[in-house]
Amino acid sequence: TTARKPNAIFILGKPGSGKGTQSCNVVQHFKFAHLSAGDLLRDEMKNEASEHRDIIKKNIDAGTIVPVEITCALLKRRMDEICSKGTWNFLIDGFPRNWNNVHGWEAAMSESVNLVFVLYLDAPEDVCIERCLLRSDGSGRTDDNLSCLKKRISTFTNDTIPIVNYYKEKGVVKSVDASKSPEQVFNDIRDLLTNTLM
Ligand code: UP5
Ligand code: MG
Repeated sequence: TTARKPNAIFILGKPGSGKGTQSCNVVQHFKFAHLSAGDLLRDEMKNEASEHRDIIKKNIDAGTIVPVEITCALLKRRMDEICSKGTWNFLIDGFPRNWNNVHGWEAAMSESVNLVFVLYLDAPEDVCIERCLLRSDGSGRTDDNLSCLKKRISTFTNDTIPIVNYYKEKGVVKSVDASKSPEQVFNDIRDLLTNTLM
């Protein structure tokens, strides 16, 4: 039997652009599963049995990007679990973030997963930093402090913008203005998804 291909939407944007917030909105309205690469890495970091804990922690605290072998394996494991329960549409939040991620994904996954489009959440840096600092109180995230945020933003500018441009050149990026209210941003995303999927 030929395996059915899952569909994936990558969701990219600066730290605090609303990737997690909007992914949660999407899964409430569409038959999608949300895979946050960052959440998967944070869970793995807390797993005492994992051999990858140290390298994940080192990268998250430095605002740099974990080697793709680790991230891709975590994504694939979750995708397989979710597919086996009958959901074939995925929002992949916060991945791929650099060339290592793109090359690793293309080598391991792109043949077996259909990339629908890349959703880019566009918001200015000051807005994004402000949101993360507001969140930092209850987030339990070790990287929600100003010095880490500056590193995360600079990694985004240096490493992730070229990836967004790569997908733009392929004509698969759909951007939304993510500086608006969460409700307004979701309205735009809902229209995009409705027009693309229906
Ligand atoms: N908020 C959201 N939308 C709002 C709006 N429209 N108006 C006002 N407020 C809004 O939102 C952040 C905060 O803003 C929340 O309080 C929210 O209520 C509010 P959120 O939806 O969480 O934004 P998000 O874009 O998800 O921000 P996040 O901080 O999660 O982004 P990052 O990209 O920094 O974090 P991520 O978890 O993806 O990655 C963390 C680290 O993991 C990376 O730095 C890296 O070290 C590592 N990583 C990898 O190495 N590889 C990967 O593939 C992925 C991650
Ligand atoms: Mg997030």
